[in-house]
Amino acid sequence: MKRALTDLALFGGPEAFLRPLMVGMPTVGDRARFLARLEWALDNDWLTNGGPLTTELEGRIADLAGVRYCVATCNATAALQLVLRASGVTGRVIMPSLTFAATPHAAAWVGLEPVFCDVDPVTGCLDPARVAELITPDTGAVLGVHLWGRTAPVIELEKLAAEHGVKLFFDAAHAFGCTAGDRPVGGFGDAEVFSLHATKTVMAFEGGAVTTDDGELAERLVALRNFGVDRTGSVTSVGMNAKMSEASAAMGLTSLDAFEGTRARNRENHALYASELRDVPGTEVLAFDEHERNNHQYLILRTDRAVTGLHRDRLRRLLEAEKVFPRLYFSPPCHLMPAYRTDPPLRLEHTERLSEQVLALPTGPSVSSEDIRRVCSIIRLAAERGEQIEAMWAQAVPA
Ligand code: T4K
Repeated sequence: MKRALTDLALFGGPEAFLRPLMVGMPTVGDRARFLARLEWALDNDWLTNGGPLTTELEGRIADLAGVRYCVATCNATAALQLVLRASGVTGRVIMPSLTFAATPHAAAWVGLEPVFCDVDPVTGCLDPARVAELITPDTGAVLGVHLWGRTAPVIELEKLAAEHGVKLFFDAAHAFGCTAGDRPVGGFGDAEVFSLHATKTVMAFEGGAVTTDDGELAERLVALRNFGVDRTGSVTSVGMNAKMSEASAAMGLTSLDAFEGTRARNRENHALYASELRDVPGTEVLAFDEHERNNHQYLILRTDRAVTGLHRDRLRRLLEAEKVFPRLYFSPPCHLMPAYRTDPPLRLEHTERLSEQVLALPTGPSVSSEDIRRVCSIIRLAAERGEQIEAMWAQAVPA
């Protein structure tokens, strides 16, 4: 098998020895501006707990999301926990399984039961018809996920939630700066949660942000992220420490300054991947809905083994041998992770099929056209020789 990998390296030529290409390489923006902001924070002697840079970031995110309130946090996982706690949700929370483990973890950590729901076979987002089937008197909330920046069916889910009197939230970790139609993500449901993790389009090293139009909810969140200390200074709720530091806010603001440029570069990258792989049977670069704005942060390749003869995981290994490091966003789906797997296992047909087929590929401003052509040439070659590679693999690595 080693020889086959080397053959592919030869195909890549000397370029194959270039720097590793990873998913999620950080978008820092103007480094000098970041350092100036950091200096300013140090001079200002205020480094966390609702500092001026955090407040500025919150204001800018609220404007972008078209909402009245934004509460910044140390990460999105904590933000999801805070939102569920602050909203008084009890019982079960319906959510997709095709998501990062943080989505169900957040619910489980505040004593709620994640209920995994199947998704639309094309978008990978919650299927409202399946959600409706799962709503019971024990349902406290629905938690949609805007997977890969594509918005969940927000209007249908808002209607469902209103009909059944349950809360509705969105995990918008992937959807900074995205829209559903012409409405910005951030204002749907009772609240939405963005991630500002280092790998995200807008990043704050680590960070999260809740957006909402509900002033009382925002006030409870502000207290809960700071040990439950309310505006009078009294500890009136069982809070946690989920504050954003000024260093993170400085990074967030600087990355946000660069956002439109980042989005444009991601979009170009997406178009190039799509055109390079257009005629490779059994592969599909997932398209975006032209009726909405995406941040194009994730480049998702869908591979069909029935056509290529090549297992998705084998393709991943071949790319890794060429210093291209895809990520399995998201595989296995949450309901099949040891932490959530039941016996017998829950079956979610569309979730499982998508999960077996998708691979996130490197994109972002630091990924060049040459990089993308190189990645695509490896995929093309691998897809064309799928059965041959599988046969060699089976010989080299007996089951
Ligand atoms: N909901 C959803 C739907 C999410 O996808 C996430 C997080 C959350 C909620 C929770 O948000 P946070 O609590 O994190 O704010 C990464 C990220 O850590 C995670 O934030 C993200 N989603 C998830 C999809 O991806 P991993 O397990 O892939 O590992 P990580 O972060 O070590 O590396 C990811 C890739 O990025 C690798 O290719 C390496 C590269 N990388 C990473 C870091 C940290 C860099 O190039 N530079 C870096 O500094 O989770």
